[in-house]
Amino acid sequence: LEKVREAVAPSNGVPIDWKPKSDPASIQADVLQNLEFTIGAPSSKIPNEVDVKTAYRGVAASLREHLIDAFNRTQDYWSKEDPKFVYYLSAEFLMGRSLLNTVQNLELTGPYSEAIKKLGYDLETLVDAEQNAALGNGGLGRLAACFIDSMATLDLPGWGYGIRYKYGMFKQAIDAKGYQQELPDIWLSNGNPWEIARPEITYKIGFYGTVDNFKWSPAEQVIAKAYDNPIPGYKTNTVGNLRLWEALPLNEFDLDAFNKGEYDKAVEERRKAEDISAVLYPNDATEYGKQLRLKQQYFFVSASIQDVLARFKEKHAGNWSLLPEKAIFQMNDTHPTIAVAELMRLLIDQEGLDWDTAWGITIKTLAFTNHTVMPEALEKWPVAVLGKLLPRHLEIIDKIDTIWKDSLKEKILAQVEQEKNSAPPKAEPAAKAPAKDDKKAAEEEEEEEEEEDPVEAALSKYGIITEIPWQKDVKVINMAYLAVVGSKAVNGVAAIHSEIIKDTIFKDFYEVMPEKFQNKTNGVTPRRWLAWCNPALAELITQTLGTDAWINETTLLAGLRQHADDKAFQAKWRAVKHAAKEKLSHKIKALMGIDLPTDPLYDVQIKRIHEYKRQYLNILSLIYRYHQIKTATPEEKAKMVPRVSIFGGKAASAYYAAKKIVRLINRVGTVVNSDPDVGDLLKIVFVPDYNVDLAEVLIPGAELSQHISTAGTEASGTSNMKFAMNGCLIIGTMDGANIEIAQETGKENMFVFGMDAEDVPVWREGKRKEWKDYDPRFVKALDMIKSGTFGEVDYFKDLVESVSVMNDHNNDWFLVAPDFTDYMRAQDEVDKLYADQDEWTRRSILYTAGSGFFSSDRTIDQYAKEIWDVVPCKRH
Ligand code: CBF
Repeated sequence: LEKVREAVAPSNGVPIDWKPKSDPASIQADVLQNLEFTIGAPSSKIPNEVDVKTAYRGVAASLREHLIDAFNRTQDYWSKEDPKFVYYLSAEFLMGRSLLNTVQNLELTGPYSEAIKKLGYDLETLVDAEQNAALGNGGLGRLAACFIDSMATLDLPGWGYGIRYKYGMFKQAIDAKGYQQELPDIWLSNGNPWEIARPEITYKIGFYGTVDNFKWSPAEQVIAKAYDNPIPGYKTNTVGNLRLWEALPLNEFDLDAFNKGEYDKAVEERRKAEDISAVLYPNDATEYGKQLRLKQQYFFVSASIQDVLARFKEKHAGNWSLLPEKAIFQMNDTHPTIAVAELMRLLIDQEGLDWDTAWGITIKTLAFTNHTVMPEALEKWPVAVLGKLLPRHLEIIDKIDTIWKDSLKEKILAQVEQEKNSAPPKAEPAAKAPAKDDKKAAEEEEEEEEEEDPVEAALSKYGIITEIPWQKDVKVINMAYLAVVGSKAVNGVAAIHSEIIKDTIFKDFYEVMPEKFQNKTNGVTPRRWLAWCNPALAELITQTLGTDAWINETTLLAGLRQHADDKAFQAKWRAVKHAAKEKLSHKIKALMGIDLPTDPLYDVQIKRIHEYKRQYLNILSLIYRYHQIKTATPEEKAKMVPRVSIFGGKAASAYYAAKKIVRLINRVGTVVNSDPDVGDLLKIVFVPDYNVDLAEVLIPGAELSQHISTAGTEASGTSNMKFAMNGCLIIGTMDGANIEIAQETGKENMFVFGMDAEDVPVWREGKRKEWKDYDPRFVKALDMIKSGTFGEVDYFKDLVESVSVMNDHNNDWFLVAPDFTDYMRAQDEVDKLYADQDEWTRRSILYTAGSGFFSSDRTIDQYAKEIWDVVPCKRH
């Protein structure tokens, strides 16, 4: 690039320093030019006759110039300075829309709004014309998106790496009977103006085949093609990068086959390759689905590592020991953990390093984040599946496993010896055993001989390759264990979660290498999740604090505390919150045609639908509330606190219990909302297709939000942080980051209920069996479902039984029944407090004031200092 610049520079040698202009008139001209020459809109229709989607594309194309300009300068600068980079490997990046975020982060909102007005549109309308980039499923993917925003804002040299899925997270529709329907998310149908295709950056990725004397000959190969997505920081000229890979065939088209009339065969290779980057989380119920997921993981991990190594080689050819000083890969959960074996393979097989040198580099260059203790998300690949798809990697993993266990042998031997010595001596048999026939005696002897070696038995719990207890002889690779062994650091995502993983899933590993384990409490970007999505509240905060510096330094929000008791300030705060409720109610009207009153308490639970998140608990309490309304006298009704309960979230397509919960919520909503006895006292709404842009309206408009997972199950949660930032009170368990939010905002300001994480296992193991204290209100709610108040009695039967009949099959694992009474107590407190609007508002202010800690800037700063060793590199 430098050379090109020199070549085209004026003769005095000054490099060309073209920059897109930022005044409204130039922007307007630029948008018009882009509409015609980039998008191809006929000049006769510009500006007033272009449709909204075209107008959006013209504006985005113009903004893209600003982005690319700053992006190229940043990347050039970084390339010249050669700092250490972090590479965030993630199967998910839940980016949402980009227009508003880009225009705001680049601080161009004013001139763009003005220019857009002249086109006959307003910025908000164009923002709404953008498709959501839903390349993620939930918290983990959205966290990755917040993290790359923070990296850029903090000027940290860092890139995200993932997959450019053609179809993102499925779109959810709710049919007339309340069922969830899944539809493909065709998010690229209107193009993607934010990405830069890089046909010149490609890598080959192999699959299957054989290994002969450590040499892998893949039987199948695909091409990974790069797409860069510039990520603008805020109040800085740094623009980072999210590089996503698309899978393409090595041979595009079989003309021979086509000419023979074998049309399917002609495109078979292309279709097979394209499958890899087609869908986020293909259903893995089938063998093909399982292989496809592993293929996806290996595909993006291999392309990303090859890419990083290629750049490294250009600068530091041969000096591999320098790699850990120039690069660190953060593995976002188990999806990218094949990176351990891939980095080893590339260093050994491709670069010719010996095992020990390669391993020394690998464990300094990788780090691992665990995001859950849910067994279904802790991937274990059957050896047979991984060995077939990646035979060389299986060899490498096997060797890592053997060396790892060998390294523990001495320690374990000493432990076993110590246990032996401290154990009481075995008592001699009291009397001589009666004589046995020879055959039996021989058999018994043999059995004794076969008794497992205690050292081997103790070592087996550290095995990366293990047998699954319920399916002897089926060997699996525990990817989380592989990551723990192959990483320099392992972290959980909230204080309690980081402790839980040390006590449970990684207990044995923690005991032998405690120094690896850390905590990094999650955070969310205050730009998207407060400043840009709630501009009126942001403006009030800025006025009150006298500065907008809080947008990057969120600890300044604490300054709001001193205003929390000020009645005039409370009134302003309330007015802003009320306007956000109105906006939310309009949105729901537009989406669902439902009229929502704006005086009631707005209560929101939005997250993936899962039994552990307990949407079920919420809806059961609402069923009881419905019963109360139905049986109340007019005087009692007059005292009730009206409520609008809003749910949103997707159930995984094969998760039947979750789908039943979705349907139950919808059925209850239909009955309650159409019951004239209820009126405005209760409305229950399930907003279909919950996603990032809906969250941006739901969170500002919420007054109460529910984070009610069974204690010990939600690793952190991040929507709780977004709600807190927006002054929304929380009802929640002492789980995940709720605990830290309670510390920061005052536990007395949160509606805390339910068992603690220590009580839950005790209940599960013991008390559950004799527990009978069903709350009569709980029984009533279940009876209403059973008796058909919401229809579909048979369909809901097992859902009812799952929390009301204790047997081996139904055991209310997530403690819906035993936590119900305390939940209802907390809900009563909510109602009481809502009647006191001054106190409610005071607390609302305190939530925002206490939310500064939950900025992803803080989280990323900790990762950078405590794990990555990456320092800011800002061009001036
Ligand atoms: O750490 C980010 C989030 O990740 C999850 O969504 C996940 O997918 N494992 C967890 O469930 C959340 O608790 C966590 O906040």
